[in-house]
Amino acid sequence: MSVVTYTLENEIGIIRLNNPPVNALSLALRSGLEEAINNAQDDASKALVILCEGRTFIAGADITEFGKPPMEPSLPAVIATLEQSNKPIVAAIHGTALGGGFEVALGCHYRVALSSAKVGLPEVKLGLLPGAGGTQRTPRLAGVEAALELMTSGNPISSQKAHALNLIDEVVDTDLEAAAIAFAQRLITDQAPLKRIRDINIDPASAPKELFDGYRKTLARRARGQIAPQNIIACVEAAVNLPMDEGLAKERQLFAECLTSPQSAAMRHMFFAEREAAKVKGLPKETPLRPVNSVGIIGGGTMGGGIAMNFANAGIPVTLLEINDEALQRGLGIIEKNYAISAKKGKLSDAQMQQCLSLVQGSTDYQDLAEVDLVIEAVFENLDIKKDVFTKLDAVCKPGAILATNTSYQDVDQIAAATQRPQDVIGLHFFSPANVMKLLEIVRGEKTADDVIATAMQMAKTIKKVPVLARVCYGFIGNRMLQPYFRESQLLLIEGSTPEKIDSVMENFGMAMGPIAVSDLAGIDIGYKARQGLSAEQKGPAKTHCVSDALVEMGRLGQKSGAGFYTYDPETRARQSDPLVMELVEAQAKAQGIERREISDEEHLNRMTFGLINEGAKILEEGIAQRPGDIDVVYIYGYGYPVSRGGPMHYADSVGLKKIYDTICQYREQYGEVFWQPSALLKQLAEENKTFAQWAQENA
Ligand code: T1G
Repeated sequence: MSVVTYTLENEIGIIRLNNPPVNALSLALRSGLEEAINNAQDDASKALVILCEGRTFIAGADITEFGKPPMEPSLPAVIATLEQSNKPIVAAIHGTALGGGFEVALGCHYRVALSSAKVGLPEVKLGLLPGAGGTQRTPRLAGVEAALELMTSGNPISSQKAHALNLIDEVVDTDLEAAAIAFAQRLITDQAPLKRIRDINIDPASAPKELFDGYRKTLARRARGQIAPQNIIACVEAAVNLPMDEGLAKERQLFAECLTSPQSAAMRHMFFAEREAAKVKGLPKETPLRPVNSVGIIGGGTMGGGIAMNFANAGIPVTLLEINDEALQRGLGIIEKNYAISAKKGKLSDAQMQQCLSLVQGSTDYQDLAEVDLVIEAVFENLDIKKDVFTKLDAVCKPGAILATNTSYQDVDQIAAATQRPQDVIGLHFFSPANVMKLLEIVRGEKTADDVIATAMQMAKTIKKVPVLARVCYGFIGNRMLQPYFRESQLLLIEGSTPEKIDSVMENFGMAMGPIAVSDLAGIDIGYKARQGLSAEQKGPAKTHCVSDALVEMGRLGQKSGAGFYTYDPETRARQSDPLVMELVEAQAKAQGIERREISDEEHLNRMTFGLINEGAKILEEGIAQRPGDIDVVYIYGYGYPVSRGGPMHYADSVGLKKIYDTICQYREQYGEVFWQPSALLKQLAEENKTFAQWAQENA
């Protein structure tokens, strides 16, 4: 199958590209496109049209080629050939013209798009910038501010919006090919000029210094520590101040800086890891899916309400079940309030909100769940209560219904054992707020059927979640790894640190929020309650929780009570230090016989991050997670881990597993093997001088 074909139809040369699945700009496609343009310069055609087969126009450079030696023709060279053509070229856009794909379209002289099409420059999400002229051509057509927004957000825009920005010349609803050919025909008839974007100059008055400085400041906060956004700003400034070819040279220089950065390697890793995570090892591709056309949610609390919204947003009717009408009305009220907030923020229209709300019905009768395809239990995090719910579901739900639990810790196998149909039981662990957080941990029980797993993975995509498959263990993947991470934060605190120091080390690393602040956000009383009734041994050494316990017993539960490790402004909820906390920490240290000491930033960082990584390695070796990249996806989409680090396992590879293993062995000597028992897999890979990525390839 040829990647590029050329046909001459009357006076129009038609260039068709066909490189499934997304017409990425592979070497073959670049070479074929350049050859077709060059050949058409001297034939009978008077105008050219570039069309793509399949579901989309070119979706960008071939990301799999990055990191390999560059191969000619480069994309900038191909685009220069397009732009220098002696006859007009029309790009016919459908699907998503992204990155290098949209840059190809900008190298053409005109662009025609389907109304359903989108265009965008998402390179920043890969730690890159548009490196084939996008930073120079977009501001020349759309203006500096629109170009900055398009490239620094990386979000696609509709063809209508692109048309309003002069990025698209014509938007059509019907036959794109016919419309593009007709457009080209009119160019010939009208003897239209070759509209080369490079010939447009930008009025410097449209790009005041304050505009660029404002973007720099905003992005320094929003994309903390990221190189690409800042480089995009510099490129757009060059588009304003330099001639085209000098601007292109500046772009190429700054693109190269991004491409070779660890940040971009991390973000490209995440692009593929997210897609890999959706694939279940050993599951036949043709595994049949069960229908999910109706859903029952048990429990109308914050989680149940948020979960219900995901399905209503996807147009799937939901029955929300509560134990009595008062609880039910409260649950429905939560959903209405959340939709009203979204509508107020302009995230959906009033009509869309009403449509979603109409899909959510309430009930207090299990019988109303008899015909639903999927039930998700989101009741109190207590195993006995969950078992009772599943026994009732087993008695009521139709054969083949999928019975899911939203538990974040409980044993899915024990819940399944409360039914006669363990093969239909699965864990769907949503993250709060469930209608916002994209991560969905899908927990397969020992007896969960293949088609239930396959259906859950597909359902996740339907409700726009990022699925990661886990087997059963305490806390599955994400929450299990949190244990050592939070434990070390508490130990650092009592051994000599402060909440501010601990959080600043992790926030400077890139975490959205440090562990102490997260404890306050989630509620310090959650851990406290979980420890009640446990033996001293089960609770773990007192020094790991004595400070938290003391705060809870003082009524300082965290943000929810206005004070925890920090105090919180009742209006802004901004956190403030409280000297009382350090008095308490010092008193607890004394009571535990701990001599407080100065602890380096490096030790702070390594104890918290290596604790996380070591647990991740154990999760891998136990087969709880399928791949190290899956663990990275969990932490980036569920726990605010910086995407520019690629996730804990990718970060571990960048640090070097031998260094991590040796440091953990040193911590075992210093702090005891209760806390620091190195993973066998980590030991093995360190000794073999391998990475988690190599392990993933060997175990694909
Ligand atoms: N290169 C290589 N493979 C790609 C790819 C790409 N650009 N885009 C998608 N794939 C693969 C993907 O890995 C998956 O493979 C399959 O296609 C379907 O993708 C010079 C430097 C287009 C919106 O960032 O946003 O151009 O898992 O599952 O949900 O300035 O893919 O089936 O084996 O995502 O329908 C800029 C990235 C590149 C766009 C379709 N472009 N792609 O979404 O399918 S850098 C991008 C997407 C660049 C220039 C710069 C989405 C999509 P597999 P999918 P989808």
